[in-house]
Amino acid sequence: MATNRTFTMLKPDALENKHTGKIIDMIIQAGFQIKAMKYTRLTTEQAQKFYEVHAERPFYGELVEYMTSGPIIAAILEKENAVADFRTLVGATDPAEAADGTIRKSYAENKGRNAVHGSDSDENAEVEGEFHFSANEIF
Ligand code: IDP
Ligand code: MG
Repeated sequence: MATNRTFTMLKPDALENKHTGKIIDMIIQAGFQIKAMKYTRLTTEQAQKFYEVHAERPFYGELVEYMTSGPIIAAILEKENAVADFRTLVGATDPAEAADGTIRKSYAENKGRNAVHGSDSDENAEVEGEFHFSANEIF
């Protein structure tokens, strides 16, 4: 599973700002196949666990609060070179630094409310995908 899959979340700001359809279309048009997808809302415990690698960072509390502030759309995506290609499509963490044509350049509000998550490694893609989906939800 690892090498050709990545995991994404459309974050609460993307849903609030009604950008979900446009973002999902960008993902599909870029050649990613949706293997699993759900509309859900993270609990505080889930958000803390998902972002536990950032627990010592000054923005951790703000990040957990934001990621639980509304529903999200979580998905597993498949494509050759999925992790790296999706990071390219997503763009830099801060939309002010994101390249033209990226999702964050087009739709992120700022460095915190930045529209989408994309896994940063094959290993994390697998862990994050399994965090949200069981085997019988992946097609
Ligand atoms: P990434 O999403 O581009 O991989 P990370 O450094 O892994 O960026 O940070 C995870 C998430 O934490 C970001 O997507 C963003 O929502 C939030 N975040 C990162 N840096 C800041 C910051 O300086 N202020 C507020 N939120 C931040
Ligand atoms: Mg990251």
